[in-house]
Amino acid sequence: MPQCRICKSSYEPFISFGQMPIANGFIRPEEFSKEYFFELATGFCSKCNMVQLIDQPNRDMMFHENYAFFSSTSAYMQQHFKEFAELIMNEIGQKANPFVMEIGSNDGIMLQNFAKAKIRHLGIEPSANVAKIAFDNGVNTISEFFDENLARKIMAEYGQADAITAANVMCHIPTIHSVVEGFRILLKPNGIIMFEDPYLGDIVENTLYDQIYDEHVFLFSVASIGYLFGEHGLEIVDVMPQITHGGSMRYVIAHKGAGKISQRVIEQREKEKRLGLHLPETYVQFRKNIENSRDRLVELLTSIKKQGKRVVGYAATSKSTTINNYCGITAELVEYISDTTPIKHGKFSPGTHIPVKPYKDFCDNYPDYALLYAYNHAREIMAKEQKFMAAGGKWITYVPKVGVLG
Ligand code: DWN
Ligand code: SAH
Repeated sequence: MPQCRICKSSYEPFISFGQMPIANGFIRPEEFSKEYFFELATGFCSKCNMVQLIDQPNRDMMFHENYAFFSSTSAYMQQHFKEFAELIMNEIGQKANPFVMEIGSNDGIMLQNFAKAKIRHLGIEPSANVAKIAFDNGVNTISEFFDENLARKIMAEYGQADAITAANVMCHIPTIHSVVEGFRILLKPNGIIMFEDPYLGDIVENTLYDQIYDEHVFLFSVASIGYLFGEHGLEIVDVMPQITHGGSMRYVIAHKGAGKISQRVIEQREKEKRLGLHLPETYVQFRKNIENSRDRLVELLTSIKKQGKRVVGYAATSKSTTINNYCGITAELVEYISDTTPIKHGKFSPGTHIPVKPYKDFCDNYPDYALLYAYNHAREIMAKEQKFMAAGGKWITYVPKVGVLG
């Protein structure tokens, strides 16, 4: 039986999605024969409540100089991170010459706000191509993996931080104890940590199983984050639910005893109990919901195909790799995937090898249906696709239920 990465207890997988490729491993035909696969399986540890992958590929296979995800591709996310940065600026506003550090800073979507405001900052981003964009835009960035050792080096060079922030990266790091220990070392006695990640409560409630892929080694809850940070003398002082990525949670964390614990933390913990996030049977039901969602989606796509209609995928997200491979969706069912990221164009989707084409192809020749892989950006996408819908175009979705919209 595998050992929990957080509390070292044994736990069992509750689902296997079968063989999976690297979620952001968009690939050329000459590379098909050597494509890497691993078994994507997930388990729940009933001692510390962490939901986690049994196996995860080596980090260098996922995060490197050709990383395919650029945070700034969504206008909505730019606004989201501007507001997040403003919240942090309010917190540290009174301090003299404050210092803010972010891990997983990508192309600088968040830290550019601190750079513009001339606030001392540092981004840690191992994927060299996205780190370079940030650096070239005046965001102070180093291209390394964050851990306790790096924390000590940063401490020697910059001193302790007033605020440490992270978004959609904590859940990517299997050696998370080292990261949290690094935070403890770097955080001033009255400093704050603010980070956010996809939220287990939303994932279970809405069957967002595509949040499970190689990069996401953990699915966090208030209970599991409380346990993890508690091991390092840190505690959650506030939680703030977010609508991003289909439902996320922002955690505000301080040294134990340094801050007042908000009523929201207590209420969210109670809500998690009501949802049964601490019970193994919840994950048995989650698995059944996932299987049902997969079967409905395959049925729907197959029946649309039989009617001779054209279906194009909308946005070659990381999440779509789980959907395509678990549901067996190939170019038979989805003609191609439209995406706005140049590095993905001319390549094929990981595992099931659907061509990825520029967004212009979609606009030039609308299909009958668009399969909305980026449902988390639905509002932004619907707003810009009025013409597609006016031309009779419909959306296929699978969140929270499989169906057709429009
Ligand atoms: O956790 C992670 C989150 C923050 O971002 C990473 N592990 C990887 C990534 O996940 P994702 O790829 O599922 O992210 P998104 O933001 O749901 O999808 C981004 C993709 O969607 C990009 O390839 C761009 C594309 N896109 C598009 O083609 N048209 C996005 C929008 C908003 C659009 O209008
Ligand atoms: N924060 C951005 C990017 C999220 S994608 C956003 O929310 O849009 C996850 C990012 O974390 C990638 O850019 C990846 O290179 C980075 N990452 C992965 N492991 C890391 C580590 N150990 N330390 C710092 N960053 C890491």
